[in-house]
Amino acid sequence: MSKTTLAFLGGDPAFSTALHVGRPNIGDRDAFMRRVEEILDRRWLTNSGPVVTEFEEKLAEQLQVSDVIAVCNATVGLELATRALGMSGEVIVPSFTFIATAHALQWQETSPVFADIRKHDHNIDPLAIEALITEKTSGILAVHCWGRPVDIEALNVVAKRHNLKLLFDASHAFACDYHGQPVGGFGEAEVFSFHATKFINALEGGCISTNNPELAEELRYMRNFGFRGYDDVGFLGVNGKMNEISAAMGLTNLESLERLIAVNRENFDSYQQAFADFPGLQFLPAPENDAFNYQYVVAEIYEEECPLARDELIDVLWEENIFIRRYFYPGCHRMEPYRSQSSTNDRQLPETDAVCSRVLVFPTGETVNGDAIRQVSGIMFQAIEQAKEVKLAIEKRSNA
Ligand code: T4K
Repeated sequence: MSKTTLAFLGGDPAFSTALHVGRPNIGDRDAFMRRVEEILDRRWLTNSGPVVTEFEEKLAEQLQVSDVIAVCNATVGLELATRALGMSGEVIVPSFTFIATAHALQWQETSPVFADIRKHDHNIDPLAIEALITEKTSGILAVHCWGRPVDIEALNVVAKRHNLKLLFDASHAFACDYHGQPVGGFGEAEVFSFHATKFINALEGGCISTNNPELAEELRYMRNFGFRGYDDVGFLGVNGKMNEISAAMGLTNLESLERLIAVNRENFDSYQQAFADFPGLQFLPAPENDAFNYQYVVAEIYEEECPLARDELIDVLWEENIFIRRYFYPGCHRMEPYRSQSSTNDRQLPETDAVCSRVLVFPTGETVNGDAIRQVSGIMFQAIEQAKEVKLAIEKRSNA
């Protein structure tokens, strides 16, 4: 196994010093350890324990919703929510998302129908949706990509006009607002991820937020095998429960929310400064007037203006143990099982394809600071200078 692969998998001593997209924020370790001790003393480890209940209450406060259902991860959260909402047949989703969004549907034999995205924010294009609606369409599953909310108003109009369920994959959008309102209370429900790599992590975890108490009650039963009480299974369910240690990590990170936003914001600004003159590189701007978590630092490389291709820049940085990523390449519609499906393989998604070929995601969070960011930019500037010299030398030789 190569040094790079080992470091990427965390099996190399250099891993702890490498820069990674997705390195977890850990918050106040002492507070976390205290919670873990209490959990062990109590010997109540899972099945709606007190720490999960407290986490749910704090989440509901933060998201300003009536109900939050903590789950073991966002993928299961999406499966539960789509099932509880009766989404079936076809559901319209963006292809530019983590594969879990599409898989959560397909796993239940509901077909994801891929819509194109908007160039400026990488979110599903409301104008692309109506052309994809058929008599089989039961809903829209939109993703607040990189934490930037989708055009919720426009989606509400389309959903209402066609009597479709509207669900949001808010995995990236914890602590982000839409027109002054926290993401979490829109549509029928929203699903967040608390995976290790997310802004607020619970090791693994997620939650469903809603303002519909009846839906919430059904979801609580569904996440616990359908049990409504001892010996009383009301309907089909799964094991989607969050455990107490995960909730302890989630609560601890939630207490550091403001500090984590400040760290991310500072890193975001340092990236803009360090790359201000980098040819062909454009950062996706932060929303202007709304709260934002700055968790993803996303740039696009326009190859016609840059001496190196996007993937060449990635290779250069990986060689230096700097693991930038090209999420969500090549798009769900170009991955199995969707690529081979006749309904998908002739779908034209030009903006999705273009964005997939340009995106670069840079490391941020607690483990990154201004010095590290300047180191990243220094390596990239040096790489393009070398590429320019090589190009010049080739041109000179062919002109001689
Ligand atoms: N919907 C959307 C829009 C999503 O983005 C996601 C997840 C979901 C739904 C599903 O949510 P969950 O069911 O996971 O709750 C990572 C995450 O695994 C995934 O949760 C996340 N999206 C996606 C965007 O990123 P990979 O395939 O990139 O994971 P991996 O193992 O390559 O790790 C990413 C980076 O993080 C690496 O550079 C290493 C670093 N890392 C990772 C872990 C787990 C660490 O430094 N420490 C760690 O503990 O998917």
